[in-house]
Amino acid sequence: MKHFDVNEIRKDFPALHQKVNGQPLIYFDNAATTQKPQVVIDALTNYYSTINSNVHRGVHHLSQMATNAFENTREHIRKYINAAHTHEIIITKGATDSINLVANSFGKGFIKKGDEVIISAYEHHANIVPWQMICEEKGATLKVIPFQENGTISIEDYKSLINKKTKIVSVGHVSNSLGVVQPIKKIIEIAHQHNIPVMIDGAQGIVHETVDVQELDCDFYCFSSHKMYGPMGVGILYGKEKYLNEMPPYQTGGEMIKTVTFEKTTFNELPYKFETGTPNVADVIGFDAALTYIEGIGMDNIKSFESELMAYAIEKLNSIDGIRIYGDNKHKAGVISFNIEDIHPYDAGTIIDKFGIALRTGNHCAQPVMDSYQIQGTLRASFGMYNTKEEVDKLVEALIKVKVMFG
Ligand code: 7TS
Repeated sequence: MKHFDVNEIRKDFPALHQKVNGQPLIYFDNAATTQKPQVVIDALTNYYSTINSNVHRGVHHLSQMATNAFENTREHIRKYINAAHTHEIIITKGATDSINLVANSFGKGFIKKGDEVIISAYEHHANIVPWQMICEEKGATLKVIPFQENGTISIEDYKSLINKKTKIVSVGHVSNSLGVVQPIKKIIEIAHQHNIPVMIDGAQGIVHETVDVQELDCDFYCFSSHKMYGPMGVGILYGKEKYLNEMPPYQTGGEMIKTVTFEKTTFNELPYKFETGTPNVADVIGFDAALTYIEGIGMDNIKSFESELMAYAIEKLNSIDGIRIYGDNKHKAGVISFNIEDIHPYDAGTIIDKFGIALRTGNHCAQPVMDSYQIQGTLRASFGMYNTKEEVDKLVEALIKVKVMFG
């Protein structure tokens, strides 16, 4: 196993070494976006300083260099998630874009009036609204697997929703508002017993554990670069070839076509059929650097470090009188959502910010989760590979001060 040293890792992230409100920054908003290591920042600068050029369309040197770097990233992503084929990796703008692609394209191709789509009640809005829209358009019904008090779905509830009308299941790997790791392998297995494809929204999953899409046997898996220490504006959609081939194009224009006449257009092969227009080349190449960085640290190291940090943080937070953590579950990754007494999370978050601590407050784009606990929102601390127990201690101190202030 490679050596994991959080102090060494922290040196790689320039944004961590600044003061906010006169205090050293404690960045606990990693579920929203992670900070970037210097190698990623350098990759962006290098790209724009050297090979900046449009891809897939020039014989000239720079265009070929940019195309190679872009396509090497696609292959890197394939390896990273162990997809069977490079053309099963579609580059998008983010997890939201990836889900919209599947909801619209799969929906257009395969969802008809009277059909059903299954999602869960713990989803981020990005995995609710696109399905709701396509169901409305097609006259299909959206079915929602409820979650239990501890934040996981019950497999029995899930099974009871599946029937002959179910066309697709789309669920999150890890809930962004509760941090609960969901039983996705079981969810996929059960759907496949009925020949139903499954999409996994992995935006909060793949950053905390190794994902092998062939082992999971998911039909689609999506995520965002910016939550994995990479640049913003880049997302990934993995899809099994057999579905992507049958699905109609999502957006149309340049790049995704083979031939165009005014009578008829024929479409490019995978993955380009789903990649319209000039892609975000620089940030894709930056994502390549982020993956290399993660591999250099080792996902097993990151996972065990983060698990220990999570356990420590849960124990420490629980020691504060009047705190309530939502989604009390031993299968958690990266995220702790909580409230203290009846202090409004926004008020608490504003005070916490004065201590240089970045938490997220609100409903975390998961309003149904808040509704089911009958709360307006929570405070959310979310962790990355560079957070420390000392930072958790500072958060606990700050929360105790908030309690005193509002007490
Ligand atoms: N799915 C999940 C589970 C997410 O957590 C998010 C973003 C998305 C999809 C959308 O990702 P995007 O990169 O396309 O925006 N989640 C959060 C969050 O928890 N706080 O800010 C953004």
